[in-house]
Amino acid sequence: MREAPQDPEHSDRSNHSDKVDTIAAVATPPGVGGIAIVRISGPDALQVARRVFSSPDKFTAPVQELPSHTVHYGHVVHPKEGSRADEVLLLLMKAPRSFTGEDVVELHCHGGPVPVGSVLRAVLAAGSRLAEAGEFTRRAFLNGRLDLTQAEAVADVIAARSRAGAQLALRQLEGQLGDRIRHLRSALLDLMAHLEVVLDYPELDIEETDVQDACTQLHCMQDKISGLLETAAAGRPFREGVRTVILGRPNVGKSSLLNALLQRERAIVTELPGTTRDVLEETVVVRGIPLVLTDTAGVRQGSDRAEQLGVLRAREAARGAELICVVFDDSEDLTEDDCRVIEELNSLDEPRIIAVVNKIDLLIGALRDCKLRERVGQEVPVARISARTREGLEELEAMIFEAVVGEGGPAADAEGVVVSSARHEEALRRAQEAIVDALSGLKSQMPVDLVSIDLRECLEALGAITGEAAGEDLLDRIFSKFCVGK
Ligand SMILES: Nc1nc2c(ncn2[C@@H]2O[C@H](COP(=O)(O)OP(=O)(O)OP(=O)(O)O)[C@@H](O)[C@H]2O)c(=O)[nH]1
Ligand SMILES: [Mg+2]
Repeated sequence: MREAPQDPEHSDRSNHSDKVDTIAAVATPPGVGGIAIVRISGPDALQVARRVFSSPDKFTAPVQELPSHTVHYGHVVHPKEGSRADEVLLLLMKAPRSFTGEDVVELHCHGGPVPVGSVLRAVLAAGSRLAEAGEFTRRAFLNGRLDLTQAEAVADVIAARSRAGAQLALRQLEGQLGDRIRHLRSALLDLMAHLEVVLDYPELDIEETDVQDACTQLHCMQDKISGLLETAAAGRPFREGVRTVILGRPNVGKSSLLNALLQRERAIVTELPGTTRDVLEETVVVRGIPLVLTDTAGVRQGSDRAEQLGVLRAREAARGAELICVVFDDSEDLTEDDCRVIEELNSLDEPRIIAVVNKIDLLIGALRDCKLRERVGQEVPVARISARTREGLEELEAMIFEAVVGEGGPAADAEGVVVSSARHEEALRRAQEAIVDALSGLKSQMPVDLVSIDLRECLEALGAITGEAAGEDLLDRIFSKFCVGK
């Protein structure tokens, strides 16, 4: 008899690398600060530390004999040159109770480039090598201290551009997403085991009720995956930001709008049309969403060459935008140039659009909402603002928020899990498709071994999220996004 299906991808993660050496890196950001930390991890971490650490207290035991999770005062001395590198505090965390799961030593030294460099040089000379980007976290993953969703969350927490983004990443770091995926995988494995019994006993015809049971369970998994996917669209902007382009004809106040949103005079504003020639990019956090804002040259025809090039760049920026704020001037009726801008919008690949009617402080009201809507489309929200007095800016920010995440903010699923990485979303989609295929196979009474190919595909897609089915190349891609020292 065949063996019950084993999780094909579930192997000891530590098989990923054959020989483990000892790595070291500066764990704190470059520059000057109160303290900096040089971190050492690996089987020889304690020996490396012993070779460089000298304590003024002659009763202090050699580093290997010090109890785990204790702190010791001393100096780092270059093991070959004998020169003092810096005065330090040494922290040791013995395996497996450390971030990486290996022996870890941290040397807290003075936070300047010279002492940090000297301590690192001493540590490298004592038998460690410089860590690659993300290598500490990668080891934590390989040693089962974190699953892949958590490891990625570490990078996201560090890179978060807004508090909301960091909070989403922290939630992922707690491992709820990983737990959820593991649940789904184990349910799937049970189901596969059940179905594959049929393969072993072909003489036992698969019962109608078995098929129905399997379908019910698959539908249930499908619902759960759909629920996760729904949260993905809403969560992503908080972490990855939204490419937002300010577009419009010259002189309507695009640069003034950028400045108003940034709350500083970043872009040059003059009363002359054609002031902005190049694209200008700045990040601003609006209600927790990092907007990568691009101010562009006013779009019009027949002007000098520099301006024409600027207009080309504006169009290019618009093509890459996820959100476009198209600005109009309330002191004038729609001009030909306005209409040309609107036409260009129509040729774009459905970015979200907000029409911004600026200069309402002039109280002219030449541009009626209904007229504008007729042109830009009834569904496009219209904000009336004054970049000069900031009137209406809050309403505009609310519209931006709603355009990006919908009403009410990022929806978590019933248990508070939010999918916020494009990689996870893609894998979930793959899992979803595989389930759909499996379901249609079951319903059309396809042979069970064909159905189980789909189920394996689903299992693999889910495993890629937590790292249970992650290949070396995927790990390389993920961990290379980290900084060295993390
Ligand atoms: N009254 C009033 N004037 C404004 C407002 N916003 C901008 N302006 C004025 O409009 C003129 C053009 O503003 P800009 O921000 O340079 O316009 P722009 O769309 O960036 O122009 P280009 O870069 O030439 O395409 C300047 O004189 C601004 O002071 C506003 O809300 N109210
Ligand atoms: Mg401008």
